[in-house]
Amino acid sequence: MTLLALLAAVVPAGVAIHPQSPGVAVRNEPLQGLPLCVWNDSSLFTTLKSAMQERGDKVFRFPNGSYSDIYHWNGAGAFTTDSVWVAKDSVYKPGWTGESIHRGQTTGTSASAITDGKLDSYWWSNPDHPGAPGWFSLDLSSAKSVDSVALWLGSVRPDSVQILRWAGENAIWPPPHAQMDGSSWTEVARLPASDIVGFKLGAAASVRYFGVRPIGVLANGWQVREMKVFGAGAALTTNIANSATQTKVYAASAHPANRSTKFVPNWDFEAYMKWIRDYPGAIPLICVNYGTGTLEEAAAWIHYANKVKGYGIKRWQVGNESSGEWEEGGTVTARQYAERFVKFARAMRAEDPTIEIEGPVLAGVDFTTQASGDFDGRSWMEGFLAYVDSVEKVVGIRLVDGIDFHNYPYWFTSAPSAAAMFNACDKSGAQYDSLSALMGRTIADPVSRQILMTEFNTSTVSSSLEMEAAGGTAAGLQFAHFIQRFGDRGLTNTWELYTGIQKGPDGTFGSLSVMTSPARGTWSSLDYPPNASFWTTRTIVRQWLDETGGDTIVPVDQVAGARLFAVRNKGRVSVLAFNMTEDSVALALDASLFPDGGDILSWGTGEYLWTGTDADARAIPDNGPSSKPFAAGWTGASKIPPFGMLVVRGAGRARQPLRTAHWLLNGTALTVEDTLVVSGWSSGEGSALKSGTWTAGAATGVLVATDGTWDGPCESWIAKIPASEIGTGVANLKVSIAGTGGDVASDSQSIKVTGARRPVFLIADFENKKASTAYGAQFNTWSVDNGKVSAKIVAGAVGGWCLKDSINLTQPEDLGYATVFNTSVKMPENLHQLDSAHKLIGIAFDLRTRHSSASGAFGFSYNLSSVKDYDNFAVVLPNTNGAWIRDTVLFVEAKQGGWGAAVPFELDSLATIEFDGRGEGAVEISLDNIVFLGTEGDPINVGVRKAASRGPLALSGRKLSIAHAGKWSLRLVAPNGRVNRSWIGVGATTLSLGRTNGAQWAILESEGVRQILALPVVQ
Ligand SMILES: [Ca+2]
Ligand SMILES: [Ca+2]
Ligand SMILES: [Ca+2]
Repeated sequence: MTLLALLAAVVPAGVAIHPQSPGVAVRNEPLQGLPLCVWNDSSLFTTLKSAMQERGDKVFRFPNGSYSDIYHWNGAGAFTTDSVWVAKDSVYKPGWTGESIHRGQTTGTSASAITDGKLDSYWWSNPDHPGAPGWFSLDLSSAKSVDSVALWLGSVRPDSVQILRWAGENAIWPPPHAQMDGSSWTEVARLPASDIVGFKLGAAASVRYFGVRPIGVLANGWQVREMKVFGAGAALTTNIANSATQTKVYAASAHPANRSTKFVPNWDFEAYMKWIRDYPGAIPLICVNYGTGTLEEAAAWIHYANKVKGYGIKRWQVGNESSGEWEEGGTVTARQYAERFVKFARAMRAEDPTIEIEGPVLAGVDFTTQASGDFDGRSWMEGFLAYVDSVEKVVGIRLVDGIDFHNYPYWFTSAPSAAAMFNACDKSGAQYDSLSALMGRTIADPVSRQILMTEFNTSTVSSSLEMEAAGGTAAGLQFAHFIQRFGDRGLTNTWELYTGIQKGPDGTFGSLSVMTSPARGTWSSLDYPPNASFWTTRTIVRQWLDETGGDTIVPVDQVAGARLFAVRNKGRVSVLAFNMTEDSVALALDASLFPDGGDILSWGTGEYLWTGTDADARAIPDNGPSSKPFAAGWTGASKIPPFGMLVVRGAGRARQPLRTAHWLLNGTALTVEDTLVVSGWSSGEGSALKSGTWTAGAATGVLVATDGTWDGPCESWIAKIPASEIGTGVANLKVSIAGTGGDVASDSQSIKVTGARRPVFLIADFENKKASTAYGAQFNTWSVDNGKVSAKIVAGAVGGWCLKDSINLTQPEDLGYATVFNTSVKMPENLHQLDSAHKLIGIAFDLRTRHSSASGAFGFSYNLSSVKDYDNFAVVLPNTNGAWIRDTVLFVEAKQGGWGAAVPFELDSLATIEFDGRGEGAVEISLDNIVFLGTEGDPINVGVRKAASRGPLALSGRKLSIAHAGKWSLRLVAPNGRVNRSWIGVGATTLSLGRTNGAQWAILESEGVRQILALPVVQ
């Protein structure tokens, strides 16, 4: 018996893959891309271009999101007398944004004209869908005893109006129009249309929802100025121009009349096209304005782009999430959208018959349950498909080339859960199947239509879960379901490139984007560090699939706790596996499908570890998958990391040059007391990586593969280098990766190591009991709302005195940003001398902040005399909720916001420093012991506090102390995600670190607290 046969006899049969199945061909290009949003600064798209190429992005959408429904592509044009924008089709000026004038829908930010209390404002329905004329319902928010109704109509009106009431108090959310069945509506009156339509009910009735429909000829839509409902002589509606308090109106359709918003887009169509032409292989995808635009405007865009300029843009979408009540021009019913879509499509096709037209860009994937709004028993998607199909059959031309939708499957309102996020993303698979089934029975030639998911991510709600490896894996799972279903008909855009970082309802910070904010002090070779979803989608597109094409999706059996996907390519099989649980999942594959060996790519918290939950949290390492090769005779056994991802690939990938795709430093300005953490990800497809080394000055060392062994085609690596080993001065940090065949990839970055940081010069300790510095400069205060700032000298941080500034901030209505106050002080004049004596590196201070609003924020900035546009160097400060902390801001950590002209930071131009508090509410900033930090000369003796830990977990020597009252769990985690030791306890305690066995992080978790602490380097 050969060894192989012996193994086969003792190893149970693995998961079967069915490579002989006909399968579904996959399209590698274009498969994924990103929105390039008009509200982002265009410099971002230049900065992040290499990151997009790294992820394999090829399709780029414009102008994006809800702005698609307010964006006028061409600033050259004129308004009609009805305030409809008519764009020129051969002369171009940068575009602008226009909001609806005759809005009927109450939105989160704008009031309906029907209940705004003004007779000179009116809702005007859109005339483009005569088969499904605009109508509205009015929500009294609870059932009320109604005895009369009054309606003021505009001059454009139908023959008569029908007033309906909804039976019962509750309608399924969304509001009544979004129910499948309209049988709950009953007519209460049908009256001739006149300036004022009023009537009394025979007897008072208990009603929550009224519906109002037009009857008769509607060549130009119809207009409603106002509606009121009365009971016992009192108005039951709140008619006021405030969207938060007015009686809510759901109006289906709106006239495209519009006026300029105050928003000025940061880039425009021609700048976008220039960017597209400069990006290798980029495919443009344009969304035309359905909300405040017209079919003529859409056709003019195609005329200009493809006839005048010859851009040959193929992909065009009509509107964005038009079914949504949040969308300008919406909500619209399926029939309303479809009628108007057909008009758009025919006008667009007439300009250029070669384009591909995509709709309905539906919000969500409830393809069979989200109601059409037309009370025809159909779903919204079904209503759209059925109508377009009926018109296509009559006119004999294809009108919809691609079915487009958006998918954010996971919704939560308080605390997110990884398991729930996985389940929601997993359910997308069945929903995609239901779309295929629906298309199969509703529209001709369904499989010839493309399927586009032009926005997707796990959730629209921010939290640090999205930043964690689990969030990236869940996004990857949803993406894999899409690829498996739609193969070479599929195309996606991940939402989005970069959105900054936002606080979620659970109080943690997250970013719904593939790239994230650089954390304080960090340096990334891609400028902005990749987020978890970057790595999972990149791995799927570039490493599970074959970049050179030729993949076919084939069936694969499933394993409990995991989801598996498989492709074959010229006899090679590649399996993609997602672990949906917090424990490793054992995976045994049918090894006979890998006769020539292959490799296993593994990705989890060992390769990507998000540390912290605040706005300044970060991923270290921030890497792609580790890998290991396996030879012929492999048993087929492997493990999927907790909430992680695995790719098992048969041998035979085409060789690619060895390169380091991303690497990251925790800082480029260090003191001899700091540890430099350098991590990165290198790949040389078709070969094996052999080793990694770093050098800096005379020092040198090895880079450690996070899976323990340099052996596969790609490796995640890390090194922790005490800066004292490198020594003081500027050094060139060089990382070199060696692969088979003599391949070497080297990269370098300048770092600076200084002496230990120490307080060297007192700015202010307030022991003179005055709001001034030790060198006599006064602290000044200012507030944007002209409110009075109280500046007091009160008991200090460590005894003595401190400065306490407080104010009740209000938000001025016309202010386009959060209300703010600040306290600032001039810097000493002899900075140059101070610097040469002490090598100044930053400022430290004791800080106590409070804000009565959870959304309040604090900041610190350096004001340079060289910055003329107020785009100062700033960092975010914490809300300490009344506790004193010691905080340090290094000059290198502060960044300009990016909206002004960039200037280099130079100490000589440091004019003032400023502490600010933002957001409406009671705000306090207290300061004490403000000092310059330097790295040379004698330290000064100020009564400063010790640097406060940012959480209850602290390390002193080899002792871990926990200052936490409740239950907690603590574990020591190695780079590969392995837990080396763990404890569970209650209350404050001290633990001996003991043997760490290569663990690099201690992770403390309890109710409401999660803290990750880097452990000391163990040689
Ligand atoms: Ca009005
Ligand atoms: Ca390895
Ligand atoms: Ca003091």
